[in-house]
Amino acid sequence: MSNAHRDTHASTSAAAKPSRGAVLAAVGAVGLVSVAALATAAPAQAQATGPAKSTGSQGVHLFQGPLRDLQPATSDPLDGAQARLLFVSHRGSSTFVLVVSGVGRDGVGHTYGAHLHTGACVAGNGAAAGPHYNQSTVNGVVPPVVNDQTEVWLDVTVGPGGNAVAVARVPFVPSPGDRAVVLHAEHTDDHGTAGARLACLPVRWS
Ligand SMILES: [Cu+2]
Repeated sequence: MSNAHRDTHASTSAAAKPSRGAVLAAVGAVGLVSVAALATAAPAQAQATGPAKSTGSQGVHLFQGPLRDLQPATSDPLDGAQARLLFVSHRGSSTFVLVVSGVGRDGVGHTYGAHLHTGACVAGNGAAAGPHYNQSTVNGVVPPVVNDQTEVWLDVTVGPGGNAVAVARVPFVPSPGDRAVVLHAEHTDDHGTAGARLACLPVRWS
């Protein structure tokens, strides 16, 4: 587990803006299984309180649990899937690792857009998640700057085993709140659009 921790920090302390490939390579060295194990091995108090809770110390938060279905009237490969989000903040920057598991066969090979949204994760109510968390909006920039450095984009491509992992590093620390990581039907385009909201993971920190 300590290896995984080191690698996470290594990716945060590397170049100011490491390429997505470099970060994924770093995670690849740890391995998807180890990333999942890292989540599993988080401090007991984080798990004892159930999903959507965090360690609440040192800028390290872990959230995990079943995805909540935002489209209960229709079936999709994310139905019944689970997710974990590791959120580490340090000196004004944040690194996120999203692991999704248990995706149905029809989802294998597909890329789902995923983002941190400002609002809550409420089953059956995609609108409740609100817009993307956008740091330029927080800073009062009008119109907001939309990219993978002002928002937390965590698109995941599902592997043969129904698992997927994504890493994002951003030069800000999202403010506390009751928020959602929303998974969308399509990959994220240059405008930050990714189609219908299919499912979400509740995340909350203070
Ligand atoms: Cu989104």
